[in-house]
Amino acid sequence: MSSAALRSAVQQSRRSALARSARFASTSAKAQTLKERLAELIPAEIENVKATRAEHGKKSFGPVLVDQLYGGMRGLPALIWDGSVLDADEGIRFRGKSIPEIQQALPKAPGGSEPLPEGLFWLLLTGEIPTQEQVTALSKDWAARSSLPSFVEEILDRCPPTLHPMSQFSLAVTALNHDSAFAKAYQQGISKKEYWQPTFEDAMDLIAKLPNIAGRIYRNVYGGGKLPAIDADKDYSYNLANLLGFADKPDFVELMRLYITIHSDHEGGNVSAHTGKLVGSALSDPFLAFGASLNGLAGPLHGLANQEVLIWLRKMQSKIGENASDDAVREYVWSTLKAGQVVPGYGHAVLRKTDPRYMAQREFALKHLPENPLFKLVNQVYNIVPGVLLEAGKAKNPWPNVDAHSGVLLTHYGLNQMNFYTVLFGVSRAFGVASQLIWDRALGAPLERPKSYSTEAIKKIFKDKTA
Ligand code: CMX
Repeated sequence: MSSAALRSAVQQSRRSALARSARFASTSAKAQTLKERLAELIPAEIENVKATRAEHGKKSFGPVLVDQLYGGMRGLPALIWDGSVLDADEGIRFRGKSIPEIQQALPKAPGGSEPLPEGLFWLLLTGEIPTQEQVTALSKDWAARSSLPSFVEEILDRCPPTLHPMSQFSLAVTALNHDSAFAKAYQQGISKKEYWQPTFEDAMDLIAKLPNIAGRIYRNVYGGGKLPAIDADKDYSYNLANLLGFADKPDFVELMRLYITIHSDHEGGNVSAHTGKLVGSALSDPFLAFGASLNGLAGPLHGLANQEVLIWLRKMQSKIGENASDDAVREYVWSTLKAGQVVPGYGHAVLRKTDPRYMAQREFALKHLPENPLFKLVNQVYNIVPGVLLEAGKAKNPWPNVDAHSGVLLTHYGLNQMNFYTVLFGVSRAFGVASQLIWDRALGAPLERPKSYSTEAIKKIFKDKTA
């Protein structure tokens, strides 16, 4: 479409908007409330959008299809991120390596068999597998940076325990911007070429401080006494487990190493990764950018799904009992769909096969907790839900995603406060978002500013084309 056609469409759209607002003005005489008036307008606009998509959805609009404007930008090639790439069938690869490959290649803790997230961060940033000495140095560096400013501790201590842990997490991360090296350097007039350096320092501080934030939230909300100090001779995951009060369970510490590694990054387009990149593109520092990521991760269609899965499983157990038959489980799944709800932990915007992150957690469960009744229920659900979703015929991917499994593993070790689960996802996601922010500043990634259009403009453009 030519730029002249676009301009004329936009002008027409403005004229239509004015005409619409005139109509709004005339209806306001009826003393309707704003909400009542809106409720009247919504059904017609839903039909308008449906009709526009039916008529023009498959038509090219500049470089994209009209449907992609309405459809959450699914599949739209729009971002660059080298750290990880998601294949619809094969799942995630971190710098070209699959999950089993990184489990094999990355350095482990002494006596451990799961990869250290320190190594994953090195890999995301450099594309290289670090040595044991390099990951140990990273653990020590993070331990040295781990303390929180006292005002951030106070913010957390003042949060009511009823405030969701993800909101507390986001508040604390945002407040860390007080000491941002990037914000300070920018105020002092740093050259663009140097942006990546203070961004790197902020990213390292951000990751380093997350165990103290997560541990403090956990103990404030659920009890568990005073936070222990970070041990500079231990790895990041051990320290996180220790701050949560679970370091006496070596398998839980191993689970944290696996958990952080596989949840760290999932290419650039998911809500948390993309939000971090978008906000960072305004040169907001890494604390502000990652705080925004966390707010996206806290949505039930994204990271909060790990909490929702456990809640759903527990509700199912209370309705149909433990050790229920396949038929009873199937009926419960159908009742969820018929109530207009999603089955949490199933489906994905990109994946079209079982998520390899689900499989990695399943392998862990088979090794460490094969007899756990909740694990058995998760397996039973895995055998039933895809068939139901296929029969229902809406979901493009009927297979489980990462969130279908993680809560069961945490619960097994006694971390059964479901609304804390997404905080652990958030700690992990910092590794991916932080590495992306560093590279974006190094490569001079520009301000993100896609263009939005009105439905009127779309209709006008294609009317003009056929006229
Ligand atoms: N249960 C019921 N319906 C589902 C479904 C599920 N698990 N997955 C998709 N659908 C529905 C969608 O709601 C949509 O319905 P409408 O046409 O009425 O809007 C339809 O199937 C088509 O959706 P889709 O193209 O297959 O999936 P999307 O890309 O729109 O959404 C996702 C992807 C993950 C949001 C969706 O599958 C979902 O809601 N799953 C459950 C929540 C969940 O597990 N989220 C975690 C994802 C992983 C993560 O980010 O952590």
